Amino acid sequence: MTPEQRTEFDTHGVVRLAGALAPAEIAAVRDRVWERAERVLDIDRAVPETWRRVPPKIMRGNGAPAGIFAGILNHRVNTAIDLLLGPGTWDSPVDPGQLLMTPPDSDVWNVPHSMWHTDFPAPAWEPAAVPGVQLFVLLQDLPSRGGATLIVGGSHRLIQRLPERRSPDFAGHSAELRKALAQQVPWLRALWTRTGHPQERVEQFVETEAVHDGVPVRVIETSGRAGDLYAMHPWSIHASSPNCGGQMRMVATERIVSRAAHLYTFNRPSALEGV
Ligand SMILES: O=C(O)CCC(=O)C(=O)O
Repeated sequence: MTPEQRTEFDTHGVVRLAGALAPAEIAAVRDRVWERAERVLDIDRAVPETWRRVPPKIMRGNGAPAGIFAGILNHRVNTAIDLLLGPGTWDSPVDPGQLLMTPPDSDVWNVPHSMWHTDFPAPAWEPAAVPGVQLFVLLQDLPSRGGATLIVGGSHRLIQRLPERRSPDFAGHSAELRKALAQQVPWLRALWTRTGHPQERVEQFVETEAVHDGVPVRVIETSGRAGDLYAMHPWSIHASSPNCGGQMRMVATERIVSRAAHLYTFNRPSALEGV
């Protein structure tokens, strides 16, 4: 990861590392996923009419090939995580990777108004600027409007500076963060309101960068080429999007939390009480 890419991560809460996995590496993972999906779900890779959503859980358990996504944590990806979190501060997952595999499902692409969330809380007592990272590895080419996860660039910074996080007991779960942000950020309030023609919403939220309180905000599509990696700050607001492409959206995601992070009430260290 270059210094410019690190700055991009800090500024927007997400950075793309193009070609983090080589074409042959990613093709091997993709083939194993398809083989398993075809066997379990009676779908045919060559016949799009048979495609449907592939539940992530079928890649685990009985009959699933062991370590199907192990290859996504190659040297380059591990190095990127080290640069974001610090070497020796995180544990490599034993069985990495959760599948996001969804077929074309819409003719009209729109920026969703609902389902925006964070996967991790941002509690008052967590002082780290980067307590973890969520990875999205593109298992196959993912064109714009092809169902990529959408990320509100800059949202991690708006969350970090929420006044609510100064109340020592603020647990900062996704719904609480959304409520606080909606009260304070008109741009997010508009994003989360079901208004506007799809094209207007694309222009307003994807194609135009707004600035709130000095923080640039914009909806970022995690589209790209097979083998690209997106590294996302765990406090980035994100959502799924319609797949208007002709391909399955195939992505493996993994969430890494720094060993030093204390994101939940149950693991809140007493030393950080009142911070
Ligand atoms: O693109 C999607 O389906 C949403 C993914 C998501 O919300 C997540 O992995 O946390």
